[in-house]
Amino acid sequence: MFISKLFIPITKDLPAEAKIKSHQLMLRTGMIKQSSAGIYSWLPLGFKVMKKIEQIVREEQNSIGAQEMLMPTIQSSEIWKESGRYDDYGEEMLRIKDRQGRELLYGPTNEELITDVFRSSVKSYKSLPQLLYHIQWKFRDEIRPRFGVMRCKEFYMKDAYSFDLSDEEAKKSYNKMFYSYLKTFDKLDLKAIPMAADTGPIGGDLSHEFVILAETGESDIYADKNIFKIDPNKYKLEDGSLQKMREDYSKIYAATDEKYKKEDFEKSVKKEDQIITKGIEVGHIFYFSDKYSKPMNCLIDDKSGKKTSVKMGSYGIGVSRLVGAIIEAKYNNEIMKWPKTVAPFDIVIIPSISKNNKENLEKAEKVYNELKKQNIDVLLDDVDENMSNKFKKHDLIGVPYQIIIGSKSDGDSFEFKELNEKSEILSLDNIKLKLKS
Ligand code: 5CA
Repeated sequence: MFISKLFIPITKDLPAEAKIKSHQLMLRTGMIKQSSAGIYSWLPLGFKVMKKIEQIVREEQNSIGAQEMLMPTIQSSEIWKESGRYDDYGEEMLRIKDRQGRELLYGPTNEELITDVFRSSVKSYKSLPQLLYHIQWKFRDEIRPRFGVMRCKEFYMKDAYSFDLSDEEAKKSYNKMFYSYLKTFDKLDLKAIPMAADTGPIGGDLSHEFVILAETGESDIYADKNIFKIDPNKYKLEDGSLQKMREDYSKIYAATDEKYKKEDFEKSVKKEDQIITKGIEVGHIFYFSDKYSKPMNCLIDDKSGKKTSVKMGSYGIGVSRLVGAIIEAKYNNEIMKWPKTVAPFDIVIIPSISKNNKENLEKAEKVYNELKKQNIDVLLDDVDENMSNKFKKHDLIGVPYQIIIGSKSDGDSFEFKELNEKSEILSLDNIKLKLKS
């Protein structure tokens, strides 16, 4: 993509409410545009990053055997009345009526809808276990939407739901999700800590939040830094190994302010290992057994032919929130640096161009075509603008690698640079090799 053709409305004017880095940067680099309070349009650059995150989330869900589907954003009030949450959910739920006067709502979450889908077709334990998920917009009429995409009204969420015969089996599904979450955040180059959590309006008695550390987070975090020594990749997708993983994590202290107790923290964590900071919740998983299946009459035949309520859990990842959360976690010295797995482009070519000298642009186009042939997602800054402005712009956008075509490039050798690092002169072949590796 040539930057002159890309719709990337870079702006310097920031609204006063953009207080945190991710919100400021996403507006400045034209990743998002606010449409009304807490509701955003995702412009090409922001959308591209979000789609890459979504794809990593999807791959990790598929790898534990979860099946993707798609439920609508608009739901009927009937099912929420059955579960008893229609009144409980309160003003956060956006309620609407169609032309026949039927009560509808914009889904804030999907426990009721998936239970309705499930009960209409599954009748026997033989079809269990099942893990289903979708990636879909949600709406919560947050009283104080803030921090850009971190706490908004309309947001993009991956929500998964598990169905099992017994509590014991259901905990195995829970462990699988726990594992897939750690792998997902690892692939996103984030250090996420699973923390025992309260269940709030979703309900149940077993729940973990996945929190990444960032000064601008909304929750207070108290943790033992040894938790980062656990490598999620060393566990296998087998019930025994996954149970061991849960136990290993639960042995090390980590709590948000909701569960934090000063005496316990100081007793169980050495002073030098204590982390006291803020965090951003990027995922939350719940086990609530028959909280929805019982009132909604979602019954299955067990092995003896007796009807029993199916045991359920739900598992959310804030896909749109992750875009902001990654910025908060990675922004450093006025430079944005996307993890390579989600960067909007793999590399940017920055030629020095002037009215009288188009030679560098021609060279840049050749390099561009060569890299494109290798399936490298490349951005070419073909705008006639001074180099220091160009560098500032690319520090903001955060594409992880740059090829600079100016006085230092010669013949088939170019200045190659990883953002925030020193540059080196490399041949195009070596650049290709580097990018491939
Ligand atoms: N039904 C459950 C699991 S599917 C559920 O809704 N859980 S949740 O409320 O914790 O939301 C899941 C994730 O969505 C959160 O961890 C968070 O990352 C994201 N999220 C929640 N509310 C918002 C919001 N207002 N703005 C942006 N992201 C949000």
